[in-house]
Amino acid sequence: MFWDKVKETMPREELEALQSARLREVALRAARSPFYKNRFAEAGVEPGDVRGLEDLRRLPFTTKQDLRDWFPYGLVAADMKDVVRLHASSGTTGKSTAVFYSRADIDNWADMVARCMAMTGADSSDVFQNMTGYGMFTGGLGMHFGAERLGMLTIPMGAGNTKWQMANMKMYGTTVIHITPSYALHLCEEFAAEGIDPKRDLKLRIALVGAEPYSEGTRRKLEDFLGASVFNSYGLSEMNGPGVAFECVEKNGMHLWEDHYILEIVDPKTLEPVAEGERGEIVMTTLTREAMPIIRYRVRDLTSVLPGACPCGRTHRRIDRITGRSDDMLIIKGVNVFPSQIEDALMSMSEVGGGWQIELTRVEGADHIAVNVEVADSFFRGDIKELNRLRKSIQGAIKNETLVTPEVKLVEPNTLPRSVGKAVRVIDKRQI
Ligand code: DLL
Repeated sequence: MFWDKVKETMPREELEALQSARLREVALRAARSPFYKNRFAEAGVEPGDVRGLEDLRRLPFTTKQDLRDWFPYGLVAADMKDVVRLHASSGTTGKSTAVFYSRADIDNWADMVARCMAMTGADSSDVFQNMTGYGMFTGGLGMHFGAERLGMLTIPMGAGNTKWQMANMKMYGTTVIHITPSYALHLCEEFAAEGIDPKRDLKLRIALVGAEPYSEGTRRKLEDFLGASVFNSYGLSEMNGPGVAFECVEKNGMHLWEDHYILEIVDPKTLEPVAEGERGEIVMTTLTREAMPIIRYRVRDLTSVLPGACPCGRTHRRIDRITGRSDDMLIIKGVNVFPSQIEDALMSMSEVGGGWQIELTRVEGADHIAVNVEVADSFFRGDIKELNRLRKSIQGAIKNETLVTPEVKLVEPNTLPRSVGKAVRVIDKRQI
């Protein structure tokens, strides 16, 4: 289903012409902020000289460090009387950064989120339960306004309080949820523990799942248990929040809204564009943001652009599942390992439960990796032989995936710390 068919199916040439026109405006607008005034001068860029997309690569990159260095108001390009909201990133990789919105920014954002939701088949007859944190995190209010824009009955639950979440789903006949993958896995365990079979007892049909990386295995696990269709949702605070890219019913990558953002994929080392379809780091430029335009932002998430047209008819390019960040890559005994590879290995095994955590230490000068893995409730009988077999097969699966042999520690179901927002999957004690 389309929310805005004209924009969503705009022919590529028109879309690129629109991007060019908007880039000209955004360069001028950005130059009103102290940060870009300074950055453009340093880079010898005259914003009035930007003619369109052909000049994009003459513009300097922006990094998270820039946002930190110019915190809080250095990138604000609007009159403060026109700025109506701020959000702050969850700061998973360090100190938090702030993002500012004008009225029009909030309006555009709600529109993009409504597009995303409509794309999954959700509509105004749905009951939507928002199970991510409200407040500074963009997942709460961002999805909330989009859901209301679409016309869904919106239940602003926030994250946590799992028993109450479950009760609400039953009482109000929730059909669509928004949730992080780690909390969704936890929710499934709680359902199982309470003897609730979502397929039998709930009306759930769509789960919008994002804000952190997860694998196809996790998607399958959630779909099987919840009996709902799971859609991947991608976004980041610096680019508004959720609603940047989303899966349509084809589930063949996430359409990124190119009338609002310019997407580049670059080699993280050379910062040159990668060849078509190759994996690299996402770089994004906001095209419509008034309060805080950001130019060529090095997002650090790694993905590729998927080739070919999507059968859904949308012309906005699709990005693949995020496989990691150029800065969450772990180097273990010299081998590059992404936590998502370990998740892939674990989620391919039905004996594995919802919780897992990587612990890195240094033993006698050498890296040591331990993976703590919860055994699935259905498998856990406490039989030592059975557990030893499982430990070995997990070890083998991780080695196959990463080339590193970890120590595997099995723990009882539901014993690792749970998060209702983003899970902490890696504890790196090597620097300490
Ligand atoms: O997580 C915005 C969001 C809220 C997206 C709700 C989707 C749903 P931040 O807290 O700024 O914003 O974190 C952004 O989270 O750069 C990625 O590394 C990661 N991330 C977000 N969505 C996905 C996803 C929100 N679907 C950072 N797959 C991003 C993988 C994701 N990683």
